[in-house]
Amino acid sequence: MSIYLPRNASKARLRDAERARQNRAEIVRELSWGRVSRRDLLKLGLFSAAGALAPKGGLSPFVSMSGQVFGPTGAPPSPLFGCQPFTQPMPRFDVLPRQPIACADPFPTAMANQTQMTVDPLLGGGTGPIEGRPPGDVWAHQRFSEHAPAVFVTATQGGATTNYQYDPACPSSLNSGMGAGTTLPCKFHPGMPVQSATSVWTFNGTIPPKLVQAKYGEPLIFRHYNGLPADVTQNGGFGRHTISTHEHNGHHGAENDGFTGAYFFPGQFYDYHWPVVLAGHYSFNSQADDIMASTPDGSGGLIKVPGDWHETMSTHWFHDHMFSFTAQNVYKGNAAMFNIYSGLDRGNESINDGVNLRLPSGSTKDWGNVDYDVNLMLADKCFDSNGQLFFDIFQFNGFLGDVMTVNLAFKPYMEVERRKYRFRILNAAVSRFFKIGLANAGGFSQPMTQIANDGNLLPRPVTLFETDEMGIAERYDIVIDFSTYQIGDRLHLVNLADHSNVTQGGLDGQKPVTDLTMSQALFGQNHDPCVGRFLEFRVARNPAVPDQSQVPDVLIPNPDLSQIPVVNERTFVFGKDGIQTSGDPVTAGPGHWGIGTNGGIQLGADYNRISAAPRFGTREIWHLVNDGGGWDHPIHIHFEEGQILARDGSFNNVPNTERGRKDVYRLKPKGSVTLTMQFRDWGGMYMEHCHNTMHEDNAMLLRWEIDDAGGAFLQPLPTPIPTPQGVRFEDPYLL
Ligand SMILES: [Cu+2]
Repeated sequence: MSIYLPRNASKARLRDAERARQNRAEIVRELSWGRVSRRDLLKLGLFSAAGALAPKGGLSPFVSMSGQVFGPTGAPPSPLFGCQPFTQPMPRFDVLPRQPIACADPFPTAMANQTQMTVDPLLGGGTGPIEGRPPGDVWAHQRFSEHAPAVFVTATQGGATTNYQYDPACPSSLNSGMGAGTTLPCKFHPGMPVQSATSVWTFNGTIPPKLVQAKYGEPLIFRHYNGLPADVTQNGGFGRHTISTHEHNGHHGAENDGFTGAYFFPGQFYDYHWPVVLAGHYSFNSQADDIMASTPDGSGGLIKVPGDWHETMSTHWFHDHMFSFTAQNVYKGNAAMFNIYSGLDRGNESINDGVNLRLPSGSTKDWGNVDYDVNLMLADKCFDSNGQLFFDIFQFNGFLGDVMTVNLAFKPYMEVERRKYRFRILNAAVSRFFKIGLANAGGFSQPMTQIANDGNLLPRPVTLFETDEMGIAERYDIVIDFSTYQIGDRLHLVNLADHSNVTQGGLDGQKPVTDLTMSQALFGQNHDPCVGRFLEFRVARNPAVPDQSQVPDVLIPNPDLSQIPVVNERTFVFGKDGIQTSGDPVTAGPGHWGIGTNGGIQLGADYNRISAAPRFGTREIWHLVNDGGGWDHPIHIHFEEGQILARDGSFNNVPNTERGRKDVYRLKPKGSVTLTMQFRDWGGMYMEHCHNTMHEDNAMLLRWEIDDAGGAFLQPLPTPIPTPQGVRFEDPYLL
C-alpha cells in the first residue's frame, strides 16, 4: 500500500512520516547494494515471511515512533516546488541516430566478443570480456549471417546529465517550440531540482526517453553500453548497476531477448541483434511473394519480405529485465520505445500504393515520419524532500507514485494542429494502471479511435470514449482528430483509474480500485493524486499542409490458425506465497508471489528452472489463471504475440480492443485468460511474468524455452551466471 499523507497534514505527522521514509530508504539501500539479503532481514525480524515489512516503529508508514498506529497515513507527498500542471511543453521522444553498421567499432560478431579488458577493482579486478553476452555457440546470434546487421544504434546507460543532442525528428513547430539541439537538463519540470547522477539512470543519462526506429527486413544491432557506476553503492538508494535489455515482444533469438539472468556489468557492452522479421519467417510466405508482407524501400516503393503479414508489429518498447531489480531499474529510467515500420504501417500518410494504411504520421520522409505520430510514455513517480526520485521496494503489492509524468515531464502540454494525430501510448509505470479519457474544455468526454493494442494493429479500429484499464507494459495506439475543434481550444487526457482504497486508507498497488466517470475524475473528491488531467492539448493552428492520413475500416486481420494443430495445453496459476525450491542466492529469489504450472504448487522465481518447454514449430494453448486474491496481474509472455481465445471461459468476454494480437494479458481479479501462441523461427530461453514489476521482482516470473531448433542448442540450455570476469554456466533443472 503506497500511502501519501494529504498536503495539509500536521507538521508532526509529516516529520514522522519523513523519518520513517528515511529509515526505510536505508534498508532499501542496503538491499540494493547486496550488503543484506532478504533472508537477513527476515532473521532480523524486519521482514515477515510473507515478505511484508514488519510493523516496527519508524519503518512502516503505518506505525508511529511510539508504536501507535496512526491510521491512514504514510509517506509525505512529493514536493512540487510550486510547479503547476500544464506549464511546461511536452518533449517528444529523443530519436537515437541510425548509423550504417560499418560505424560499429568493434564490429559485431556472431559469438560474444571476448576481448579482455581491465576490470575495476570494485568489481573484483583482474580482466574480463568487453562484451557481457554469454560466450560460445549457445549464445551466438542465431542465423546471424542470414540477417546480417545493416543498421547500428547505440546508447549508454548512465547517470542523469544534460541533453545537448536532443533530436525530436520533427520541426520545433510540431514539438511545442522545442527544436533539435534544445538543451534539456535532467528535470521533471523546469521549476523542479535537477536530478543527480545517482537518482536517475536513463539511456545516455538524458531525458526525454529515447526512440529507436526500425523497419522490417533491416536487421539492427543495438549496442548497449553499461556506463553505470562500478561502485554498487553509488545508486542514490535504489537501482542495480547490472542490466539486461528486453525488447518487449521482440521476435528473435533468446540471446537478444534480455534474459533476466544474462545481465552485464559496468564497463561492458552487449550487442543485441534485432533481425526485425515477421513471425512465420521460415515457414510462411517463405518465398516472399506477397506484397502485403513488405517493407519500405526508401524511395516510395516496397520490398517484399518472408513471413505472415498478419503478424506485422508496430509499437514496441525496450527496458531492463535484471533479475529481482527490474522495477527499480525501469523506474529509474531504463525504458525506451521502438517503432517498427512496414509496408502496411509505413509512417507515411501520403503514399497510396494499395498496401500502405496511411495512418497519421507525415509525408516528408519515405517512412518513419513522426510529425503526427507521437510516442507517449506514462509513468507515476515519487520524490523525496529534496525533489530527487524516490522508490520503496517494500511495496510488494505494488509501488505507486503520486506525481504523474508524460515522457518524464510532470503534467505537460502539447501544441497540436487541427488534424488527426496518432498517439502510441505506453504504460511504463511500476504498478499503476491507467484508464484514459479525452475531455474537452467543459469536461465532457470526447471520442478517440483505438487502432492498436500492444505491438499490433487491430483487425478493425474501435471508437471509444474511454480506454480499457491499461495494464503495465501495455501499449494502446489512439487516433485523435483535432480538426473538429477550434484554434485556442484546450483538451486533456484524463486518468480515470483510481487506485485509492478508502477503507484501507491509501493507494492500492494491487489493481485499480474504482473506474471513475469523467465527471468524477474531473470534479469529484479524489484521493489518488494521479487521477484526473495529465496531458493538455492546445489546438494551436490549422495544419500547415492538408491532412492526408486516414483510418481505414480494416487494419490487420488476425492470422488464420485453423489449419495449425494444437499440440499441448498448459495452465499457469498466478498467486501468492511461492514456495522456494532452491537456496541458490544467485538464480533464485524468495516469494511473496509465485506461479504454479500445470497443477503444481506455486513456486518462487528461479531462472535455473525450466517451467515449460514447447516444441519448436508448434502451436499451444496456454491458460493464465489468477488465483483469486483480489489482484490484477498483467502477464507478459515473451517471444511471439498471441491471440486471446477466451476471458473467464468465453470469447464473448473478450472486448473488441483485445480481439487482435497481444503480448500482455491482464488477468483481472479472479479472472483467467486463454490464449494461443506459436513457437517458430527462433529458439532459446524466454520468460513469462507479471509486468507489475514489483510482483515480477518478488517471484512472479518463470523461465520457459524452445530448445530444439534455431541454433546450436543443447537440451536443456545451460544457465548463464554472469561475473565481471566472464560468464560461467550451470546446468538447469526441469520442472
Ligand atoms: Cu502481478
